[in-house]
Amino acid sequence: MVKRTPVLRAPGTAGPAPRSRTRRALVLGASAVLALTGVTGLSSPASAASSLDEAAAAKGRYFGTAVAANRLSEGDYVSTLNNEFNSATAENEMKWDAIQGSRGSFNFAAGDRVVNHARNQGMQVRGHTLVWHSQLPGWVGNLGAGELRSEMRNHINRVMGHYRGKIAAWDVVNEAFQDGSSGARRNSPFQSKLGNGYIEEAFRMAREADPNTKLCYNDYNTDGINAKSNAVYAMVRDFKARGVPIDCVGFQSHFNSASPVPGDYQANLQRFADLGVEVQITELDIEGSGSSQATSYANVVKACLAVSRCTGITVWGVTDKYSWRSGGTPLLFDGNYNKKPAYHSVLSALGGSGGDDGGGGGGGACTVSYSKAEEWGDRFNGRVTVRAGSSAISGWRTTVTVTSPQKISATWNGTPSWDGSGNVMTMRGGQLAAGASTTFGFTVMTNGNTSPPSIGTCTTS
Ligand code: G2I
Repeated sequence: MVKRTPVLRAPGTAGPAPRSRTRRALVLGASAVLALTGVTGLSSPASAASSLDEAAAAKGRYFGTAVAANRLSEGDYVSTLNNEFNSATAENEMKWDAIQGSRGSFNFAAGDRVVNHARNQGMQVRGHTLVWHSQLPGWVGNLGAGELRSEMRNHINRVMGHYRGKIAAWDVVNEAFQDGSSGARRNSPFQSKLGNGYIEEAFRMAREADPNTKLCYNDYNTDGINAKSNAVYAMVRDFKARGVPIDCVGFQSHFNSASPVPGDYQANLQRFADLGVEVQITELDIEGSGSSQATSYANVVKACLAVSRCTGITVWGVTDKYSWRSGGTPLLFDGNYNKKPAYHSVLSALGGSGGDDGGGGGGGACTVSYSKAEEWGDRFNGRVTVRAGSSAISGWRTTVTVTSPQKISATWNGTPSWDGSGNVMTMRGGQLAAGASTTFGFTVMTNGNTSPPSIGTCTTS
């Protein structure tokens, strides 16, 4: 009885991944559980969006995050990712040094882990990045112009070919302009050996390599109207005038007190959009805390929503504890995966509601989040994290509903009981301190049906 929602996509974005989002199934599944058991107090599937991705989708946008492949084994990381985001960008795994550290030897393993996880959850994927001066292996810098051009083409062909059909938008060229008032190109092997034409060449190569994905130019400190963004603007305008293939411009949006959200952020997004490209906020993070951080985040969201061609927002990481700005607490979830005030301001700016108060694991009495764990042969393991809100609880219970002919064959870390059909398991557990969590697990024999289970809401006892 697990219903599926249709794929919700930003206007015009590609993305062939089937929508099989676990949490969407869970939200809708709650009504199925209600019908089967007569239990009251489960969340209503028709209520306003209570997660970032659903709220963004209701506005025709995606809400994404950078994902690190080596964190995908951490339950809280995965459940937060799965519950809140519907777009993923590999934080490092698709960069040149990660994929082709040695000339001619391509390694897609880590990138594939991010892409496969995202697609299994029905998320779209942004590709980051093909041509960039940084995280570029030394051998590339040692090539002469002719070889560099053919290696740039080869890299674009191989990487885009490998991920063809799976990437909604690629950052084809990243950070090609200098900071400061010159508006000049940044020095790099590409710039110094191939000259000003290398960006255009890269975009033309990318279009040939995969005609069905969006091609973006991505940069930072281009968020407001300034010399650097003026230079990018002139390039995009020129590309559009001459038919050089470009579909989107990414505004990284790394902010802090020295580089706050510019007052002309929306105007800048709009002037690029008016050139006929999509604009995307691609690496958002804002150092700080509390209400000032929350206000800045809300301003970013409002600016995007005010620009019809602003198709989505990606924050640069799930949790403060793994941010590249380690001291800056710049993200929406703290190091314990609690929702910060910034989370709530973003959700609210997106028109969503609900969730919890962001303190101590949530103000609600308890919450549950599901993630799929190991999968082998004819079965898979599910994992549910139960978290107390801002008060201690003396016990909890929730339900797990599987779809016939699925059967739960094993459970751990909780006390299960069953309804008459054998499809609805109630799981109970003991006390939890405020904000504390526990995880229970179970094995589902698929019997040919791999749909995810539905998890009811959490009830205290
Ligand atoms: O620097 C922030 C971002 C600016 N725009 C482009 C993005 O691609 C860039 O992302 C960051 C990653 O968040 C970091 O995780 O890019 C950095 C490298 O330029 C990444 O840092 C690197 C470390 O410097 C390496 O020591 C480490 O091996 O991450 C690597 C993988 O963990």
